[in-house]
Amino acid sequence: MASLNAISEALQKGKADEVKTLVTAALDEKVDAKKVLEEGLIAGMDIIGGRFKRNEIYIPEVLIAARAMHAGMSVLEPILVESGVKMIGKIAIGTVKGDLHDIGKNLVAMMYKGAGFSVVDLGVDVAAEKFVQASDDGADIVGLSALLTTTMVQMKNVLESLKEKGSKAKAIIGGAPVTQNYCDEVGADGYAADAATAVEIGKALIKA
Ligand code: B1M
Repeated sequence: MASLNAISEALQKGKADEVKTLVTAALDEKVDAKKVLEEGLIAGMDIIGGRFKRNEIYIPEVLIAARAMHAGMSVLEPILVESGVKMIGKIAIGTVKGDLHDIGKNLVAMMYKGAGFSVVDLGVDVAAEKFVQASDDGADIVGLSALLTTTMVQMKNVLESLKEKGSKAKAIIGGAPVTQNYCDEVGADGYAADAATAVEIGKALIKA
């Protein structure tokens, strides 16, 4: 029998083909798709997130694990959708207007996917209206990334627009120049210095 632990282990090692094979085998053995997601894929990605946060592994290992997560999800997703399994929340994430850096934003998006969120990637150079639209479209969280001190100020505009339109989405900000002080100053709901923390904060915010 394909073990859920084996799926988690293969994911952590970034073995995409093996993850796909093990997920398929588990489903063939009638293991519940939600259990495969939570106790196999998400469990593995949680471990990767923790190790990344403790600087035990680095960006390439995270990206390789995320690729393995995608491979597993490609088998699971249609079944989860069919059986109506709810994702734990929805985040719309983008890099703010004027800023084209997307490596960190993509990493945060992957971590959220790994944690069982539905992720809408708004891309780079995203105008405030697009974040507002994403909130109107049902995002529980809007995630704003900025890598330039010159574009970081756009975060304030986005937060003001969200507030003006009465958005109920929680706003999380991050990126190299962003700090907790800046977060407090502009009134975002949360700040994270790295992708794993961004997910922890997102989970806590939607529970609150
Ligand atoms: Co640019 N760049 N860049 N660049 N670039 C920086 C950011 C810079 C610090 C380099 C430097 O001068 N030392 C500097 C900014 C200086 C400043 O403003 N303080 C800079 C500059 C000046 C520029 C240009 C203006 C250069 C020019 O054209 N003269 C230009 C601007 C273009 C634009 O955006 N309009 C530019 C362009 C580029 C490239 C296109 C060449 C390329 C981007 C490619 C891409 O992203 N597809 C690039 C790169 C690669 C960098 C560096 C080298 C690396 C950034 C990166 O990807 N880091 C960067 C120097 C550096 O950081 N060492 C630099 C890895 C990534 C995983 O980290 O994005 O910080 P990071 O994400 C982390 C956390 O910050 C956090 O989690 C991630 C993972 O743990 N995080 C979040 C990120 N977003 C989050 C959101 C959250 C929560 C956490 O919640 C939603």
